[in-house]
Amino acid sequence: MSEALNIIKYLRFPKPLGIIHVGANSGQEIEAYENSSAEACVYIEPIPHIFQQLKDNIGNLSNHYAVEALCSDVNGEEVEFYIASNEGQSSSMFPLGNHAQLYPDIKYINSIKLETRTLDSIIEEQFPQCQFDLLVLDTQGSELKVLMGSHYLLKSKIRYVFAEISEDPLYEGGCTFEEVTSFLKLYGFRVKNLYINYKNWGEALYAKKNSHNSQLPEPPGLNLALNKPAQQSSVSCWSKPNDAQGAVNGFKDGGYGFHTNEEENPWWQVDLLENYALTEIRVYNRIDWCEERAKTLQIYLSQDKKNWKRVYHNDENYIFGGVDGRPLIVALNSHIARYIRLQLQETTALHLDEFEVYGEIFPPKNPVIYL
Ligand SMILES: [Ca+2]
Repeated sequence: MSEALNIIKYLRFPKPLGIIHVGANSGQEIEAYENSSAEACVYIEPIPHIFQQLKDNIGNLSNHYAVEALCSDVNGEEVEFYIASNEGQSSSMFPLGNHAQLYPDIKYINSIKLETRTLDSIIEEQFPQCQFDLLVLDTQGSELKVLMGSHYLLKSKIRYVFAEISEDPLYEGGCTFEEVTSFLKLYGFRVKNLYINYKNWGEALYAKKNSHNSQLPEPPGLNLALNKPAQQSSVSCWSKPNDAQGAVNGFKDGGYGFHTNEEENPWWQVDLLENYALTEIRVYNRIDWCEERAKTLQIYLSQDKKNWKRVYHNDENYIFGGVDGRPLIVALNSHIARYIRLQLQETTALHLDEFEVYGEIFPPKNPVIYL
C-alpha cells in the first residue's frame, strides 16, 4: 500500500510517471509502486542490512532500483547515523529528542558512520534519463535536508512531494512541517492534503500545479554573467565571503545571493570581461523576504566603467519575483556593453538571488577560412 499514490488518486491528480522513495526501509511500498503506472522507481536506504533486505525484496523487478545512500543537503559529509530498535524504522541522523518522550519503547541500539549524498547527485549520476515526478520522503526529521540537496529535481522534474511531517521537531534538530512547507513554496509547491495525528505528526502531500517556470521562455543561449567578476557598493552583516559573486554563481533558491548594507542608492555590478551585443537580462529577486526593496531597480550598461547608459528603470508598482517563475526579463536591442550595473534609487539594501545576461560576442569573431 502507498499512501502517496492513494491520495494522488483520491485527488484525481495525474498519475506519477516515476517515483523516488528516500528512506525506503525494506521496501514496504514495492507492490503498490509496481502496480502503479510508474515507469521507474528508485528506493534509497542508508542502513546496510536493511538495504540488503530491500534489494532482496525488489529481486529482479525491471525498472525498480535500490540505492544504498544517506541523502542530505551536501555530498561527502560524515555523520553519525543512529539505528533504532524498531527494525530501523525510527533510525535517523538526529538524536531522538521528543520522539523518546512520545515513544519511550523505541530506543537507539547502535550507530554507524555514514557519508551523505545529495539526491540531485544520485539521480544525475545513475538515472539521468528517467522521468521522476513523485518524491516520497520518510527520513525521520531530515526531510528538509534531503530537499535542500534536491534543488535541480524540485525545479525541473518533481511534481509531487509526499513527506512525513511534524508540527514540532520529533527528532532533535529535525525539521518542522512549517519549514518544509515554506521551502517547497519557493519551488511552487502547495499543500494539497494533510494528515496530523494527536501526537502532532503525520503526512503531507505537496503538488506543483501549472508550474510558472514551465511558462518561462527558454533562455536565449548561454548566460554570459555566470561566474564573471562582480562587485557591490557595500557589504553587510548578512554578506558572505565574495558576496557579490552570489548573484552569478548559477544557484537560485529564492533567497539572497548577495546583500549590501542599507545605504543610499546601493548597487551591484558584473564585468563580462569583453564587450557583448546584449539581447536579454534576467534578474531573479529573492522571494523569501522584502521583495519590494527591488522596486526602484535601474539597469545601467557601460563599455569602459566610466560612461554609463541607463537601459531600464522599474515601475515602482511592479514587484518582480524569481524562482517562482516571475523574474524580471528585460529585452535589449543588441546594446554593446562589458559592464552591467543594477542600482536602486532610494536608501535601502540591495539583495537579489541571481543575475543572468544573454547576447553575442562583439565585434563578432572573424570566421576562420581554411584554404
Ligand atoms: Ca545565486
